Amino acid sequence: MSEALANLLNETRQFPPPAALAANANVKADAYAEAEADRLGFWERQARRLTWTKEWDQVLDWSNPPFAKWFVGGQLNVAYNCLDRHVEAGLGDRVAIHWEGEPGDTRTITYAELHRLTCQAANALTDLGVVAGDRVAIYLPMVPEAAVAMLACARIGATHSVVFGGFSAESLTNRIQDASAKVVITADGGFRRGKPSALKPTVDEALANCPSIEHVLVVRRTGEEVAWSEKDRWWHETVETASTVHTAQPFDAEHPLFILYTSGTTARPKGILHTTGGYLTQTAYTTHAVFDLKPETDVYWCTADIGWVTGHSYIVYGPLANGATQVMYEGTPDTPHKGRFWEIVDRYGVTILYTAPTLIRTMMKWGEDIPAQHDLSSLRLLGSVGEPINPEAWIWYRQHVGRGELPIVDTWWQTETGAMMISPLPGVTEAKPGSAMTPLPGISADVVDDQGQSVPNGGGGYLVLREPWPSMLRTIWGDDNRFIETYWSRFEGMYFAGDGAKRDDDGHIWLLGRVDDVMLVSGHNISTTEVESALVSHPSVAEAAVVGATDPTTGQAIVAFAIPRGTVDASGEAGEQLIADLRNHVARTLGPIAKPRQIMLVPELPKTRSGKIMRRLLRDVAEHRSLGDVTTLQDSSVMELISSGMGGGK
Ligand code: 6R9
Repeated sequence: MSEALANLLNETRQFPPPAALAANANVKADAYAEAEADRLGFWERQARRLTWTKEWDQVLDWSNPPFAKWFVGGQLNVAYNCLDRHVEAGLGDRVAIHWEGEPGDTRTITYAELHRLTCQAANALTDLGVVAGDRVAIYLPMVPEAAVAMLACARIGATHSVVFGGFSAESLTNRIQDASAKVVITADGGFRRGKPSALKPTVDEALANCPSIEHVLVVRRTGEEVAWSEKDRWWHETVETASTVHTAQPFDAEHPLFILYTSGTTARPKGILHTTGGYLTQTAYTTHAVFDLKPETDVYWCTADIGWVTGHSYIVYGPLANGATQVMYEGTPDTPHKGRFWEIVDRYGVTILYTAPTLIRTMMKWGEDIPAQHDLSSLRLLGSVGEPINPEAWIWYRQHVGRGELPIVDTWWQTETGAMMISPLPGVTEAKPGSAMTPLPGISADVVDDQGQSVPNGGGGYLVLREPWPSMLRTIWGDDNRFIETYWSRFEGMYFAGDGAKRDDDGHIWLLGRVDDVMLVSGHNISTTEVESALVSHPSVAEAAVVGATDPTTGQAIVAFAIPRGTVDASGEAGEQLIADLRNHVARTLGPIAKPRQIMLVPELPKTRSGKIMRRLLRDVAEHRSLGDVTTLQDSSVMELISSGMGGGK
């Protein structure tokens, strides 16, 4: 990318794994060589973590790229692998889910119980006429029924399409229509920010334009009044009265497991299709390897929502395939107080915590005295996913959550990749703050230039995947051409991830954000991530977002939005001074070319529901345009706050 910007590459801090963890790690350094020597053999061995009713004839059929088939001829049932086999192994009493609702109500669900519920839901869906190959939309809050609904679909071979509980009626309509879903599973509502937040009215609105929907299953969560139509059935009257006996049928390794829509930066959402055998193989393996999960003793907690791919792969399928005990939490991190997450860690003795940079930066903003008030001594491993983690946020996470000693796995992957692709191995890798480090065993990620040539160490360019991997997307639902065009056309024979990346002098990979977000300032490519990390490295800044705005002299100019840390006075003159300091700080750390033309101090940033900063909207603000589509925004009032401050910004 830019030679002028060497900041991230100057990050020299490096943290070896704790000796005890390394000695006892599930996966050791030899895994890399093993996979290198025989990639398909390696994945074949990982596939044997699962129980197959019929073994595959061929590991990979890549005769018609980019349409991959993994474990061809093999058959298995995903729900059997996540539930029945653990119960059959005598682990029925193990807790699968420690669930906590936002108001503080709790449920403890064992594997035996999760199995029972899933069997009931499978029977109920079958009674509603759902058969293998049908699509079922799931629009639920973070309640155990969300996992049950997904597993029940998997059990009967129905393809689920989970839609975030926060999405609008229109988004839901589009997704239901695109997949021609037959049933939608929803709830009266869920609890968010201390009050009930209704879901059913949104479904009712969406269904006006969804003739494919025959039935609506409604979980009662908030107990609020809901309108009722002849298509509606209560979950507790339908599922909870169904037979608890259900025999899982095996499905082909390439049977469609789920569709998950990703909106990207442009218009029409893409229905990313994942299938059965390869997906479960890689999610199960990476859970074991990257989290070093010891199912007998660990208590794992992934804070993602189930409507995000992270919830699919690392709440439902990966952990349950491994027989993990996990925490599932319904609500927001600051309800009723800002220590809620740490209280949960303490209460359940969480050992492995997987969260997002946005959450860590929010915690930085709130201040380190909040985690300090809680006993976090049960933790032994920390993970991050969703965005590049700024080095200072990484250090803060390790220091204030990880007692200054826990390993952090910064895991790069996408809805499209299905499972983790680039990440440290916690017992092996000497991690650098801000770097996802190296491709996992069996994964061939690379950084290439415009021509598709690998860049040397010290170079930057585009992140690509050179070889197919088991949990790769198989297509975009109903649109093979768009699949080819979006991912396989930029570089011959390679998957184009859409992310910029650098390779440092040791060959380690640094993710630089979406290439659509890269700024071109006076002919220099500057990544948003680098400028944001420079801002976050200033002691007064908790979080920052940077965009390129059209500029008559430089082509694009850097406009930054920064959230001051909680204790910082950012009003009036102090604010003006801070802005001047920050501009100089960026120029000093990255070079004068990266000095922002303008910095706004803001209380919040626009984010998607999965916590990613929506730079597109900030660009609209920076260029004084009216706002584009805000439907995927987590909290749309944020944009009013930011826009209204823009006039007076520096
Ligand atoms: C799992 C998930 C994918 C995009 C991806 C990249 C960004 C995710 C990251 C990361 C840097 C990491 N991303 N993890 N960037 N470091 N550890 O987030 O899937 O919602 O599809 O987003 O997220 O830009 O391309 P998805």
